[in-house]
Amino acid sequence: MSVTWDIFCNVVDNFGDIGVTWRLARQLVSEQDHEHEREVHLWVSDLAAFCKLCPEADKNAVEQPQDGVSVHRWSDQNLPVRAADVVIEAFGCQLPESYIRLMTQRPRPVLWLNLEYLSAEDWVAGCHGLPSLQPQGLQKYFFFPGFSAQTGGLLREKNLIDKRQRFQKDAQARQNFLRRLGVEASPGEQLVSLFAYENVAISGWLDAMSQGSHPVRLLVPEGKILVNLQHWLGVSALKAGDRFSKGQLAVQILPFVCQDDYDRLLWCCDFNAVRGEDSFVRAQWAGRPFVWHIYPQEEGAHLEKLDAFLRLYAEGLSSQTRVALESLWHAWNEGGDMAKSWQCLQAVYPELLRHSQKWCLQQASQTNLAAALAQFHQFWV
Ligand code: TRH
Repeated sequence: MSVTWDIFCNVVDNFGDIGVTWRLARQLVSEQDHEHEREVHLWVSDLAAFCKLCPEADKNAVEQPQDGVSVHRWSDQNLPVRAADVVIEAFGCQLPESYIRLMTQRPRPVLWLNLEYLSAEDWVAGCHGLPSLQPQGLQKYFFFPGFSAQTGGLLREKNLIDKRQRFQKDAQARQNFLRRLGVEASPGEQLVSLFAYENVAISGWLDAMSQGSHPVRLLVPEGKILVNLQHWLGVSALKAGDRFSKGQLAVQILPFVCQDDYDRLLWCCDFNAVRGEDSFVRAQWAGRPFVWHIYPQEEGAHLEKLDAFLRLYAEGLSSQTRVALESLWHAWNEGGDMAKSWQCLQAVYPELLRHSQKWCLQQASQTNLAAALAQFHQFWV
C-alpha cells in the first residue's frame, strides 16, 4: 500500500526552505519502489520562489504535478482535507490548526516530524529523533540532518556521485553545458561560481583574482551579491548575460537556473562560493573546494555553526591548508581580508581538492536524509 507524505514549506526568505523540501519531495518519489510506494504532496506558501527552482511550474496553480510530486499552494483558502501517513513541517513552520485536528482524527496514526536546519554542532546527535508530546496528545519528532551517523544525514539522490564523476570526466558534456549558459571558458582558466548574500568582503577577493597569476572566470547567477559586484565594477543594474573583465578576471552574470543545472555548474567549477543550507551541501557533493557564506543570525550565533563545521571538515588536513581554509572562510563571513586569504588558498589548492573528494565520499557512505526519513517511518509504524 502506498504511503502518503505531506511536506509543508513556509518560504521565510531566500530559497533554502523551498530548495530543501523540493529536493526531498522529488527524491522520495523517484526512489520509491514496489515495496515502498509513495504519494508525496508538497504544500508551499510562496509559489513564485518555487518557480525559480522549477521554471516549468505555474505560480498561479492551486495544485500541479511536477516530477511526480503534487505541488500545492499553501494558503488559508487551500488546506489539505485529509491528513497523510507522514507529515513533515519543514524548519519549524506552524501547521494549520485544522490540519492538526485531521491528524488527531485519523484512524491510522500519523508520523509527525519537524525537519530541522542543518548544523554540525555536537548537540545535534543527542537531539536527533527525540519526540515531544504536543497539547493535542500527538507526538512530534525532531529530525536533524547532519554529518555523522547519529544524525539524519544529508540529502543525496541515488547515483549522484557517479553521475557527478562521469560529468566531470566528460570534457564535451561540460563544454556543452557551459555553452548552454553562454559560457566559453578558455583553456587554463580557473572557473569559480559565486552564490552569496550581500558581502562587502568581495572587493578584496575580486582585487586578488584580477591581479592574480592566472586567469579566472567568475560565474555569478543573479542574486543578492550583484549589489556588491556592481559597486566594485562601477556599473549599475547587472543582469544575466552581462560580462566584464578586469586584469586576469572575467566576470559573467548567469541566469538563476533550475536545481539540476545549478549542480552541473558546481561540478564544472574549480572553486564554488555557496551559501545557506542546500547549496552548501551540493558544493560538498561536487567534490571541489568551496567557501560557505553562512546565513547570518543574531548575536553571531552562526559563527559557532561555521566553526563546528570547519572543525569536522578540516580533520586530516595539513596545518598550512587548515589555516588557509579557516582564514578564507572567516574573512568571507566576517568582512576580513579576502585578498591575502585567497592567495594563501591558491598555494594549498591541490591538497584541498584531494580533501574535498575524500570528504564527499566519506559523507556519501552514510545513509541519506530521504532514506533516513523513510526508515524512521518504517520502524515507527
Ligand atoms: O537561499 P538560501 O540562502 O537559503 C537560506 C538557507 O537555507 C538558510 O539556512 C535559511 O534559514 C534561509 O534560506 C531562510 O541558500 P540555499 O539553502 O543554498 O538555497 C538556495 C537554493 O537555490 C538551493 O536549492 C540551490 C538553488 N539554486 C538554484 O536552483 N539555481 C541557482 O542558480 C542558484 C544560484 C541556486
